[in-house]
Amino acid sequence: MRILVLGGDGFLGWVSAMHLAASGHDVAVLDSGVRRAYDAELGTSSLVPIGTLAERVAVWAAVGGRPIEAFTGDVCEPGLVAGVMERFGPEAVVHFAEQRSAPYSMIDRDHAVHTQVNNVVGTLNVLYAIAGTGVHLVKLGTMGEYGTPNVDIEEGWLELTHRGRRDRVLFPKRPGSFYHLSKVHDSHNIEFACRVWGVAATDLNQGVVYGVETDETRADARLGTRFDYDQVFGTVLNRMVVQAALGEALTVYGSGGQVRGMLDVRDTVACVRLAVEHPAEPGEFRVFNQFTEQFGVRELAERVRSLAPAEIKIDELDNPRVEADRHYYNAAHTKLLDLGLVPHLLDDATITGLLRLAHTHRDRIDRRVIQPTINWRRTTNALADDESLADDEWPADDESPADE
Ligand code: NAD
Ligand code: USQ
Repeated sequence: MRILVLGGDGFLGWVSAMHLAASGHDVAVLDSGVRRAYDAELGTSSLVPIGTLAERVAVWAAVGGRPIEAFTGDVCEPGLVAGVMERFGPEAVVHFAEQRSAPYSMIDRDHAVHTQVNNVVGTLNVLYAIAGTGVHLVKLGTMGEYGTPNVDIEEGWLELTHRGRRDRVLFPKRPGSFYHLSKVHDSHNIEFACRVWGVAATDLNQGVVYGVETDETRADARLGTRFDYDQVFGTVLNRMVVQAALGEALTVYGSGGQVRGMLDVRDTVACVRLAVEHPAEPGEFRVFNQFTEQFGVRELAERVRSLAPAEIKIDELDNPRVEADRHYYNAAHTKLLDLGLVPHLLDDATITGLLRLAHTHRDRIDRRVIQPTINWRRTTNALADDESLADDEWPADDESPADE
């Protein structure tokens, strides 16, 4: 198949593009590079060094991968996606190209507005570009759209009986940040496009992803994908292994009773491929809950602590987010398994591998970007903690923090 991957320079877009190409598909990627601009804004960078998109595409071809074509552009620009689709002629579009950090969206008004405009307008442009073309849209949503309701979570749709009448409705949503809300708005817009234009769409409500290694990244170190550990873009397990590699306390927010669906990055790329290779029907808005296991945050911290090379503490910080940290959680996730997903469950070897990765790159870790300073209760947040050390109190760039 011919597949256009939007957001192909990002953490998941890049590994998915390589995996689709390795599976025999013709792949093109499109990215604006805005994720790299967020790094410049926040003073952060990937733990694992990553090349430019052009370099990675060239290395991929050099190691014998099926060539990946790269386009640069912003999906929010009117006509851009339609133009790239006209040139490349995809049968499926996989849409990863969004601002994906919940803390980033909660910094202040400007960051909330940027997140929702970037995500909602971008997705509307994608919908206008594919309407009437028969192209299947595979869109990355999030498990966080549902929040943590006190009832079982279904895969997108709920069969409802109300006052003696039955209907099938979208599962109620109660998201926990302006970022997660942007995904809810996208889902509604996509379902509407399916209903009125007959678009075929799959919304992948993905849980928190961990890990960076796939079969394809192993081919050459220069094919690596980004690994974020900072307070804004780092996700929980990735952050904890970096903290453990530094010998620092693990940052559990609140009591750590929050439960989240999670998956290995190797399963992300497999799920995306399965969704593309088994398209939705015209007019169908299909939702898959894309995670393989659920974990409590404290439980994850205990596992990391038990495998860390040195004794480390677990800190229960005042939760900077507004979220339940003791709640019921039971979400259906059978549709991808039915399509053939064979999950990589979180075993000790995976955590140990991540700890080793963090140790290998410890000289690249910036301790200043780890502690959370973005508080959901405030409408304006400073990015640096006022109580953090002044610049001149930190080791110089050429001194390794881990060697102190
Ligand atoms: P990422 O930030 O690493 O990658 C997103 C890419 O999209 C970046 O390269 C960025 O430059 C690009 N992009 C953003 N806005 C764009 C625009 N307007 N035009 C063109 N390119 C644009 O994020 P990721 O972790 O790879 O996540 C990819 C998708 O998966 C996101 O939609 C995210 O919400 C979703 N998701 C991620 C996770 C996770 O744990 N990482 C979990 C669930 C869902
Ligand atoms: N958490 C901690 N300590 C930390 C970091 C996080 O306790 O140091 C807690 C958070 O409070 C939260 C949970 O861990 O309860 C998950 O947080 P996260 O930062 O790992 O994930 P989240 O903000 O939900 O966002 C990530 C991705 C996002 C994706 C989402 C999937 O950044 O793109 O949509 O995971 S889901 O969580 O299913 O919505």
